[in-house]
Amino acid sequence: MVGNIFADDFGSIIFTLLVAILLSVLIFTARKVYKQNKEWEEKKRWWKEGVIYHIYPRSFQDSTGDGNGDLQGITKRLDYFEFLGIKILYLSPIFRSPMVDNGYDISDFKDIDRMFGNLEDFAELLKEAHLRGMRLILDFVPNHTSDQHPWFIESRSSKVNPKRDWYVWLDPAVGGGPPNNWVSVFGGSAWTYDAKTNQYYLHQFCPEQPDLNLRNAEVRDALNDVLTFWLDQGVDGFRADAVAHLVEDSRFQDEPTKDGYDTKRPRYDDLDHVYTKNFTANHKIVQGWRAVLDQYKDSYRILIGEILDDNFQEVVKYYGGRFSNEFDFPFNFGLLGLSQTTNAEEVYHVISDYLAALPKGKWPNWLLGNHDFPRIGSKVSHEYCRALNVLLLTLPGTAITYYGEEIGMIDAKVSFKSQKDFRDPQRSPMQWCDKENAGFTSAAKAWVPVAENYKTVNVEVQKADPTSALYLYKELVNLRSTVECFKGLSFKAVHVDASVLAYTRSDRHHTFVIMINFSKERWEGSLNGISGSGVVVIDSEMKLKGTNVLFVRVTLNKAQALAIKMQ
Ligand SMILES: [Ca+2]
Ligand SMILES: [Ca+2]
Repeated sequence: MVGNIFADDFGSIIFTLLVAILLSVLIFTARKVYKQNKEWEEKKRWWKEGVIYHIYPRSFQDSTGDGNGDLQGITKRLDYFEFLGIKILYLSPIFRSPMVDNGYDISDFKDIDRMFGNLEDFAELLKEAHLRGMRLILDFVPNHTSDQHPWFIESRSSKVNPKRDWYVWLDPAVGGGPPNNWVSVFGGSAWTYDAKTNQYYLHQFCPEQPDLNLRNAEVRDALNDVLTFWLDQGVDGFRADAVAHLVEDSRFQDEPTKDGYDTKRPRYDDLDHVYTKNFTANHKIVQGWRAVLDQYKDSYRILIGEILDDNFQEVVKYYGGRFSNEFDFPFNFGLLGLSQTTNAEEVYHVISDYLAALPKGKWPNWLLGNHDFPRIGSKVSHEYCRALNVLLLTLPGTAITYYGEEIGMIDAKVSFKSQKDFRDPQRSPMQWCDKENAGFTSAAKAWVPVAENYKTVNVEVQKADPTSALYLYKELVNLRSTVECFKGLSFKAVHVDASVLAYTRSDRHHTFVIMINFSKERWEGSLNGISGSGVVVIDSEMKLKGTNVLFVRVTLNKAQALAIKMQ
């Protein structure tokens, strides 16, 4: 009996020991995973708290005197970003390109276009940026190549070429003509006939930009290899282009037409793009890129997506799910819709609709302009540039500034006749000083004209004026990086009417109230949802800093914005 009792005890001791060991292992593993996740999240702070400055390289600074901006020019201007407190730069495409679509038609993904310099110039820029604690994000164009890319030259050479399937080739329709009714984003058929092999190739953009066949695993591998090439050099991430257009219907069915569709001159918006946009398969591809980036553990590499779609529910799907990471964020283009007639209520709805659609646990972002749309100062009116920067830089999430917005640049006047591209006006040279060509180039002519207002709207003049838009911007960047309230995601509207939008940003200890007068008149009134008083920390007019404001009696000039620290 005693022996049995002993055996039972021994058994239960072993059992208890095993359970204890198992529990310890589980707790240890859970702690380790928790710690790793926390460290990984911590590594994301640089882009969550920072401001991303979008450079259009051809227009930023010419260092060679040919009228085109270049990489050495950007390197020479890095001090400017130190002055502003900007730590993240994003460059539009700098790769080898025949420039049919301003560098979005790439003929070599792994080389720099001679217009911008060479790989050594790029290494120098990256090194100098990193030395200053800055990050560099590149463009990634996965949907198409140039028709001059060796892959396409091979692909079009014969039907049996190993790279034939790297692009999308189809026989003419029965009776001739393009295989189906698909229309390119730029208008006209999305198919171009190639006489040599008597087939059509697909291009969702220009005919010179044949679509890659992303259903082909070799193509996906080749694109991953492009990412690896730049990541190995130390690039801090990518902005992926035209992501909605990656994969198309494999049965190539005609898309439904809308009213006004004209078979002779089909326009992109006259079709319902059920077979060429936002295919589920796109998400797996993005997850694949994310996995490539996540192999780099030294620092977090960011992945941003460009998905141009009016349906915001489609856009936010590209964040991925809880367990399938895709983009750190797809660009939020909501504020691009602002115009002269937009009132404060409408601005509020753009913001609140976006925040409501944002999936749980994902990070928001905001921008006022980019290289494809008229500048915000031209759309809304130059007078509101300062207030809009207050809005941009005090909303919760990452802010993205298109070059020149910090000084209030507006579109250049480029006559229709001399336009090489309808987007030339918003791509005009950076305005550095009041000298010829605004200090952008020593050439007689810049590649696109400088905006007329460069004598007064430029960096040098504004650097000499402590009340300038430039100093306001610098103060806002500083506010974001030093005050906890602006680092998190708190946001609460406390007053919305047709003229004024006011909201709070808080942490556990402090609250800031931001109020902006979007109307065309001076506004006097009481903020609805908040009482008490505060001290002005930011005034878009750079006059009221340090003064006291009672929320029951607020006065805002036309286009004035204030950030007030509550007492
Ligand atoms: Ca140049
Ligand atoms: Ca495609």
